[in-house]
Amino acid sequence: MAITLYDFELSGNCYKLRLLMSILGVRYDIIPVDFYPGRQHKSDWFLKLNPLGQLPVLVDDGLVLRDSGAILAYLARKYDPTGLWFPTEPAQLSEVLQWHAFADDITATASAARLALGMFYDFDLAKAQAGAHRLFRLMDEHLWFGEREGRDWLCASQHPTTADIACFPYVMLSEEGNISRMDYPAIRRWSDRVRRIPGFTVMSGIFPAGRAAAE
Ligand SMILES: N[C@@H](CCC(=O)N[C@@H](CS)C(=O)NCC(=O)O)C(=O)O
Repeated sequence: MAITLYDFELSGNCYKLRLLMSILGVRYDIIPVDFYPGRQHKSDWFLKLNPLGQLPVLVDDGLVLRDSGAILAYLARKYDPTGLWFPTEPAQLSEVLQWHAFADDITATASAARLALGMFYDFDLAKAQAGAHRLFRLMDEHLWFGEREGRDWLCASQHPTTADIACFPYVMLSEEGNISRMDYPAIRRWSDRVRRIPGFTVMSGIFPAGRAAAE
């Protein structure tokens, strides 16, 4: 087994993979890609790996994979012997994929706001922030009603899934895009639960659970 992650330390999409691999105890090597300011993800050598010019890319024994959601599914199916992180029962599978798509919408809004403020990307900041708030409101209500039914995670399962991993980073990094989570208490409680998953690992801007009380 030889896994290589093409990684940018400050990327939430790359962190999704680092987080799941940490939880599953999967060993991997990192090849750093200078996303900012170097824009190495648009260089010729990187475009040969991913013609979309996007991070992350993961290579497992020569198999080249792109898209964090697809890679989360791959890693979970291959390296989680319990099968719980990415269920295959049709209704459960579709629920997880629904939240993977939702995570992409979070990337397009909350992450865009962060890139606009922190890395000088030419995005419509107000539109990105408003879009993120709309998604966070939906997510908060979903989690709030779930808690009333004894559900801790985004999907109906009693166990967290890749849906939680996919949605977690850019929710947690939202303040860097000037998007407050003050009005989303169920999201804050859910993010504490994610931070308590055994094997959880941090990234710059995302702290361990002990700090959550000070949020
Ligand atoms: N759907 C993709 C989105 C990946 C993505 O947006 N990656 C960012 C870095 S975090 C990127 O490479 N952006 C550059 C671009 O889209 O040109 C995924 O989940 O992997």
